[in-house]
Amino acid sequence: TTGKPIKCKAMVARGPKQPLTEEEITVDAPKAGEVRVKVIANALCHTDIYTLDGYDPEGLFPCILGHEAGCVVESVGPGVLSVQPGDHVIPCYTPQCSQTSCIFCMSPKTNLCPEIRSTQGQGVMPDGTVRLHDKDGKDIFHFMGCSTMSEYTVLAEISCAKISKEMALSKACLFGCGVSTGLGAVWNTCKVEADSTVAVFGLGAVGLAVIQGAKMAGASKIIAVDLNPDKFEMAKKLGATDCVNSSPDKIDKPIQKVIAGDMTPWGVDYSFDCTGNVKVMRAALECAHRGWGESCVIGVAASGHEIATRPFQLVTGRVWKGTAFGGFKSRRDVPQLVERHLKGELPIDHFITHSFEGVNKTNDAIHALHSGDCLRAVVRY
Ligand code: NAD
Ligand code: AHE
Ligand code: ZN
Repeated sequence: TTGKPIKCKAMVARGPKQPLTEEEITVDAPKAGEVRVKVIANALCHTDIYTLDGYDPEGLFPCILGHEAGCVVESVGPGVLSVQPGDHVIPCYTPQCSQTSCIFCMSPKTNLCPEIRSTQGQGVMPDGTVRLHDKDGKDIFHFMGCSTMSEYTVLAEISCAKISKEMALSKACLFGCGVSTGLGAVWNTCKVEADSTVAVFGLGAVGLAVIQGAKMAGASKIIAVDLNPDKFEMAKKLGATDCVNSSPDKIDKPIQKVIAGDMTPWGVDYSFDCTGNVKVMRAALECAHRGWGESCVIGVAASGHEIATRPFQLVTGRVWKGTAFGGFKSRRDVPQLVERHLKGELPIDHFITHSFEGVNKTNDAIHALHSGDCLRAVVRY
């Protein structure tokens, strides 16, 4: 361990709806239980933009965003034994402390380890201070325990999933959020069985990963819904059997009635919201099968937005649930996803539609994600 601060380039979010500013920052040495990493590649997730746009009730400025990354360990703080310099790691915004005293880590029912959740939400490391400072020495907040839009950053040890060095970090970064989340929502949160019927709302990387996971689980009908018909080609490639443009001028009744009524007699066994729009969440719940249909909220809704439906929808057997990181226990499961990719069982290259070189290209990547033809824009540092 070097123990010295590192000066490097980072993209700082100074305020809501402002472009990120390229700055030279100082990244402190890792303290006890912390790991300093060199970020090799960072992919943009819609959640970064949502926070940058000021919709996240936990959003703090100035901060360094980014939570879908591939990194190499640069140095470790006192007491860190599970990773060492040179290891390849994926930062995981849902950590896994694995302590026997953690009832969440010990339960097979959840991945939501709360060990560092409160400080993570306050934009600080577990000891309550930050490792990131601007050129005047002022504090910069961390984000989701990751802050990967920087050439170097500091993570909690329990947020580091150590992965095989065989997978390029510029691809492995995708397992840090959206792709894993979509797959896990199907496999872990809903446990979709063979021959099930599925509806997916929103065909970004998350929704397309749901389709891919559902196809792998043997779903017999996969209905893909988006307002942007350009998304349908990839949806079909990954396994969608039907695509519906849900723009009001394209359908003559609410989308839930198109799905439950026209396309299936009673609705689908499983539905997934991958939009973050609370009206879509309602439609997804209401197109679920009478008696047993389950609807999973994956999308993140803006501050102040709430979901609604007639309770009758639940009385008549529909189940409303949600997922964070697809229910994957991060440090245990992310390395396994990488292994499955390396064995050829889990192709993910199709998610990378845009690539950039240099941390300072992150604003271009944000622009790309807004363009409508982007699934994941990966920025290599
Ligand atoms: P994205 O912006 O790439 O994709 C969203 C898609 O939804 C787009 O194709 C868009 O055209 C479509 N869409 C928007 N409004 C719609 C509507 N009214 N009806 C139908 N389709 C509509 O985003 P992404 O990166 O794929 O993320 C999707 C959502 O999942 C975001 O809300 C993100 O914050 C959230 N997310 C949640 C988790 C989690 O753990 N729960 C993890 C990752 C992302
Ligand atoms: N901070 C927001 C909620 C944001 C949110 O729900 N985040 C998702 C992950 S999005 C990844 O792209 C999540 O997993 N949340 C669980 C958690 O512990 O944050 C708010 O509303 O305050
Ligand atoms: Zn994300």
